[in-house]
Amino acid sequence: MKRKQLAVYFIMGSENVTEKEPLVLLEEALQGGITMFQFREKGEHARKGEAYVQFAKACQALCQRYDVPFIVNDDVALALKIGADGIHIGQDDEAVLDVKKRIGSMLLGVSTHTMDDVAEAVANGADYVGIGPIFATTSKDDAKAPAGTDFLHRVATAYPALPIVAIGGITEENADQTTRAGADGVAVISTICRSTNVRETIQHLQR
Ligand code: TZP
Ligand code: MG
Repeated sequence: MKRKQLAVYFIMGSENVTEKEPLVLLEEALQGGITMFQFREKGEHARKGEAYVQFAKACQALCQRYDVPFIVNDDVALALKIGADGIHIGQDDEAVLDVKKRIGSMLLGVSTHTMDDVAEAVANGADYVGIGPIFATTSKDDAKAPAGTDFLHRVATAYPALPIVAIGGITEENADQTTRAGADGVAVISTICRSTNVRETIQHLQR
């Protein structure tokens, strides 16, 4: 993968969007220049069954129209079923190596919290790693304590060729701290979901 594909990585599920239709917001974000999209349909009110699959396919079709990679969070079966561009897993999901074997050439992203996690992800074929939460976040129920940019900087220094995306509590104001620490880009939920000017927000995140 190209590192610049991680520049502005938008993550969304229907629970994250309150003011408009999720598909309307996704199209605005695609028009605004997001470089990657992750389908993360989680939580109490998440769509289930056929509605879940149809929603995923609708998001995928939009991403395809704008030539932006469509990544599925956690659900390897869904990613394979609909032919996603990639899958993103965390440390509580299926083992990295097992996922890698199942998905073949699909992109593989892994959330990591320790140097051991990073080493394992790299050894087992991760295309990029996610590092966070960098700052405090309210978008993930089981999020760990904010780690700041120190760990991010250590990973970027130890693995100069590894594409890295920073995640968790990233805003238009603090995004540059993460890129200065060595991230190739930022992954955000609320900064885009709650924006009143999605295009401008994405431009600010991109800088
Ligand atoms: N993983 C670590 S923090 C987080 C995820 C999915 C939530 C990021 O959401 P926000 O609103 O950008 O802080
Ligand atoms: Mg997960």
